[in-house]
Amino acid sequence: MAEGPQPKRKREEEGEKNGGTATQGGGAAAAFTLSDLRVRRVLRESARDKIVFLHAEVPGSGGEMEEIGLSGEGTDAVVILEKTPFQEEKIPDLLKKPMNAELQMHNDIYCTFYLSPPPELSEIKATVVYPATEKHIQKYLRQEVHLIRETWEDYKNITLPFIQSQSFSIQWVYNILEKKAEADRIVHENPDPSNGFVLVPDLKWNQNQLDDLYLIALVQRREIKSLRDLTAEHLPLLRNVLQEGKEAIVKRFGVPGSQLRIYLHYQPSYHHLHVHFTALGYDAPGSSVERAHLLADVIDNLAMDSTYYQKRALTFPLRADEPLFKKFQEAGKV
Ligand code: M7G
Repeated sequence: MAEGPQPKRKREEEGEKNGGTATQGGGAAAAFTLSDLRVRRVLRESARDKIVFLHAEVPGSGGEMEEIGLSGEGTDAVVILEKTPFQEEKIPDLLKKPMNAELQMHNDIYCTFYLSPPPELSEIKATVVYPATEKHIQKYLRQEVHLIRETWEDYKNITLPFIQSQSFSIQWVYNILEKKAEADRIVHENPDPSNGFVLVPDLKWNQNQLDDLYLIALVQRREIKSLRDLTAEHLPLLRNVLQEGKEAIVKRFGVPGSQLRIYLHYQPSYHHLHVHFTALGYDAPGSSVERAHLLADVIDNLAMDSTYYQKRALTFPLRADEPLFKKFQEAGKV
């Protein structure tokens, strides 16, 4: 029988015990505590999603970070605070155990209360990127967005040289593939160097409930940057990801393949091929038509034409302040 949502991950539990201290994966020895973080500004917030993105800093830690060679810069941090979804089994407690329940209004059959539940029922998930680069900060800053229609020529002349000149570190991916980080979170692994991959819960999912299930498959091969590099040669790999990924998720979480949205992003933020697995009922960020390409469709397209993604134009959104947007502007393509 399928197991339910997994318990909170070990490192989170350790973090709770030691007052929110985090150590970096991959062997580097940088540590910070949440209380070290100083908020500098709000980058973006969403009342609907109950999430806020903050630019923060850890005062006086810049030199130490450079010495141990982490992929970020200086003392900047990005902190994402998000109210976690309800866990069904805890809902009765919410009504029974509020520290106080304040009646705000009552009109006929309608009334509103504000509850202040005890800490175990009012969790907030905090994701910290530290040390963060300017690119991380820009990624979360609210910006005007434009759609780009990129031809294969545009990819070769504008996007590819830009990607090659950029250094958005994918060290975290290598840490997972080499079991230097998140090894205890691996849900499935196919170790084949050409056609294998590792499936882990995405950073965005706390694994406490299935409503926002989100896993990510990272391929073992390191040279595939994105959809644009895929040809029929990669079909065995992509079919493995689709088939084994679905099997592993139904076995571990009880969610069938027919209730999963399995897709690639174009453009991705990280140029190491990976596939997103999200619950169909979850409106995951980046799952809209301008960014998501269903893996099953990608497989069919490549099976029909090996060079499909080296021929067709692809559309994707870019924020107005992104350097790649400026490159398209300079080339008169926007
Ligand atoms: P993407 O399409 O390259 O970019 O997806 P996006 O972040 O703009 O969607 C990368 C995916 O990897 C995202 O869903 C991230 O939440 C996830 N991710 C990023 N990092 C740094 C980590 C990490 O350290 N661990 C895990 N498990 N997932 C991550």
